[in-house]
Amino acid sequence: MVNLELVSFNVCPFVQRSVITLNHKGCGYKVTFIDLSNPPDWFLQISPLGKVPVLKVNDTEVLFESAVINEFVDDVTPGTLKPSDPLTLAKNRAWIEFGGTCLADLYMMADAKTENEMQQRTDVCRDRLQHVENILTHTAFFNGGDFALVDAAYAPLLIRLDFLCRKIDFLDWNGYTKLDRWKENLLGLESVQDSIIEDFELHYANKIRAQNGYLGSLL
Ligand SMILES: N[C@@H](CCC(=O)N[C@@H](CS)C(=O)NCC(=O)O)C(=O)O
Repeated sequence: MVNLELVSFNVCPFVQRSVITLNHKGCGYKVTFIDLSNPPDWFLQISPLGKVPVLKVNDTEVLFESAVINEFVDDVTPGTLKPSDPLTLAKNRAWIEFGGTCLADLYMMADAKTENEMQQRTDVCRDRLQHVENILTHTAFFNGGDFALVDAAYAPLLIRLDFLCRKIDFLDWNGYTKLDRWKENLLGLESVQDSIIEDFELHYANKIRAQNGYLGSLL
């Protein structure tokens, strides 16, 4: 039995991808929270980019990059969250990467200092999400009826979009109906709900406000 410890930061969406995967696979794991604004030395020694998530395996080995961590977790636990068809798997990996770019877009939106700048970055984000809307079909999850790693990768983004859309004029879900349904399907899963930290919206809003951008002034 493999011993897993996830090094985490409370509102990091990449960490949340791994938490969802770990929850979904039902394997036991320990979480260690760090303060990213004042990271401890032991963390900087094991995380080559100084980023979370990091997964400590059997107290000796270290993995970084959420997509890699999630594939490893999937590989060492019963069942699979990866499609068996190589082309579908490759496409899933590409869209997981794309989802990371969308998360970076949200960060950049929050970092914009003026209304105009934020508007431009919001447009970039909307365009990016349009690509996701276009690739989705009318199934419950990305590949069909079965939850996969690609679903775990997008849930943190969709949770943040859900929050932001209730606060600001961002996305008209009527133009993103497949994305909206996917969001609702994902939010209905226990593995996703259990990945949401207590007072998430408060912490997320505080994180955005700490960026001192225009978006923070609207929350
Ligand atoms: N590509 C990485 C991104 C991880 C990432 O950007 N984590 C952020 C927190 S959400 C971080 O640790 N930032 C600290 C830094 O950049 O110094 C992954 O998928 O794991």
